[in-house]
Amino acid sequence: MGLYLGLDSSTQSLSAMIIDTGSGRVVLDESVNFGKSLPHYGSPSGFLPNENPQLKHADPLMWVEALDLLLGQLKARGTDFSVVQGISGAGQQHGSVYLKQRLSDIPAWDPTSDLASQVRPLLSRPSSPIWMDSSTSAECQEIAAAVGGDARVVTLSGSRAIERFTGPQIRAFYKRDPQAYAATREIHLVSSFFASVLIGRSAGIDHGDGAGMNLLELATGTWSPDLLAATAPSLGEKLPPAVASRTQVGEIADYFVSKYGFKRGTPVVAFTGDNPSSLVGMGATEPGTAVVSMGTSDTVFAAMRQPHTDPRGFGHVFGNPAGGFMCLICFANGSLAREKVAEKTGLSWDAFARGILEETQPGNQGNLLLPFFIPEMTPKLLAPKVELFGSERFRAWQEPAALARAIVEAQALSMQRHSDWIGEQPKLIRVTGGASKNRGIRQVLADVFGAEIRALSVGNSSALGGALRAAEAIGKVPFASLYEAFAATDPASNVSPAAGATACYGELRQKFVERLAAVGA
Ligand code: XUL
Repeated sequence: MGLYLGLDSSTQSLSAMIIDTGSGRVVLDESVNFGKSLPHYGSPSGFLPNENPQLKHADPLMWVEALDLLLGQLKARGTDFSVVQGISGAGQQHGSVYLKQRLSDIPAWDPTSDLASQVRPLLSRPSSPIWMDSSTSAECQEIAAAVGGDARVVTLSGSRAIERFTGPQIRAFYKRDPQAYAATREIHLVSSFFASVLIGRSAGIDHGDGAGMNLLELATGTWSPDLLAATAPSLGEKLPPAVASRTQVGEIADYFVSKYGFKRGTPVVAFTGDNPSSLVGMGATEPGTAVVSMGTSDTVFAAMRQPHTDPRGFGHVFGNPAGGFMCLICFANGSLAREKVAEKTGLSWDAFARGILEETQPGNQGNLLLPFFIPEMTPKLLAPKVELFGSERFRAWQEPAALARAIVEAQALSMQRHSDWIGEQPKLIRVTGGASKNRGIRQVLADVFGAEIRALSVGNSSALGGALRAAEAIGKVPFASLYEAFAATDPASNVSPAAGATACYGELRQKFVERLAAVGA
């Protein structure tokens, strides 16, 4: 029994959650928003603006400054970190950090200074490509060609070569700036970078997040010599080891002991990707429960016993932090697309839900929206594509309620279409992420999928997953009993498909698929 800390560095914020396995309660749940709290990084949505919509980078110093800021705020409010018995966490997937020195070779962090000033001189690349980047199509083709084609990349790594995945991103860096690449001694994922900062040494990359790189051999859990060679020279020397997700990677650095009051020797467990972490936080590490996560990206994921890949090439297989595998499909046009519609129609989130629930009907009287406000990975669209079909007023953006329904219906139809390779249609879906709190959005998911929708009492499933993984690996509390206490569903949030609603989608689904085909998706 004890207290465990989970951290989650997502696209737009850093969160900390502390759970008490004795009382079965979450005792702390706090976040800092990068855009709001660290405006000097010029990244209102967590990434650096760029006129090329395919290029999406973030400043890694923003992430470490957020860590100092959040821990400092919590300490100032009286949080006693000395009672924390283990730490783990998660990061947005695929993003990478490039360092001139291995973190194991640097002197200990100096507690009289801050982290950002100490990390700045270590960077061999000032910005980090993140998961929203879609600029590496040429590199994907080169990697696939070098190892013998798309099918071989899928067999080795669980996914086709994908633009946002770290291998193609590393190759693009090597091609565009070979000197800076040569000067790079260590490349981390956001997750392993955070764990490394916490322990002041190089932490391994776990199998959950490592599988999102097009570099890890799924079958062995080790870096694939063929994929390494196809990606960039000497890459194997620059990567930390690939480790099982429950590996204890080290102990908290003295910096955090003297500055924030952690107990010396507090163990840190390998960090993982935000989606694998959410699989744990949603209590879904056993096959049978599908999860829809609606955050900056929308994702659909589920545990799998045996790896099984997507014939259309959009889905991925990652390591399941609890053992085995998970499948995942990611949609870039998640909350940013919903926010664009709310902004253009002037609807508050309450009005957005009312528009869906009270003012419109399933099927939206045939009004349909292609919802790609930014480049999309599922289906692949390298340029934004927003098209409206339906009544004249709808097409002129003059029907706020129908537009609210249209964006959510299009997103749900796309999720359903692109997750059909996983197997049977889910009858029960667990939802998480900010947008899943909106009853209108939950109702559309229920109606489109014809599934019961359940949300958990605890929000922020990725930070929760970090705390649960620390409790399991360090405190030896089995996942099953952790799920009983922390992954319980909140009955007030249950939504069932409305009578006859699912049948309304036959025609709209057909129209949606045709519209996708018409834009080459
Ligand atoms: C998953 C993906 C996104 C990020 C968002 O493949 O790219 O869900 O993990 O943080």
